Amino acid sequence: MAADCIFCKIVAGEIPADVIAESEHTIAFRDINPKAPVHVLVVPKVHERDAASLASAEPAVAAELLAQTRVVATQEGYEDYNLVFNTGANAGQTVFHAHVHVLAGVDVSKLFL
Ligand code: DGP
Repeated sequence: MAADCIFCKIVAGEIPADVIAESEHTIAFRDINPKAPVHVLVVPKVHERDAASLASAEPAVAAELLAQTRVVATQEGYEDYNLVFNTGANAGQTVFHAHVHVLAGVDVSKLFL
């Protein structure tokens, strides 16, 4: 657990979150500022600064994180969904604990790609 990391505190149960799924090495909870009808963050329990760092340090956990995105989308009633990995402050990352945004109910790819 990293000091002053909000997602570590959510993982530890020290601050509340709307947790909707959990696996051995990940948890999933609703984003506090949703940008889509479904906007869930899947987060590893281990602290790494971003998803690429997680993939380097803990590849099995990164794979589990990715697999959990489909579990979350299915649970929320969606087959199709977008994933967003903001990586670095200049790319909009604000919480430096690895996470993936799972967005469903709107095709956000049309906004950017
Ligand atoms: P990013 O920009 O990729 O670092 O996204 C971080 C997301 O985390 C952002 O969409 C808002 C969300 N967030 C920040 N603090 C909290 C919190 O305390 N609880 C929850 N549920 N979400 C949070």
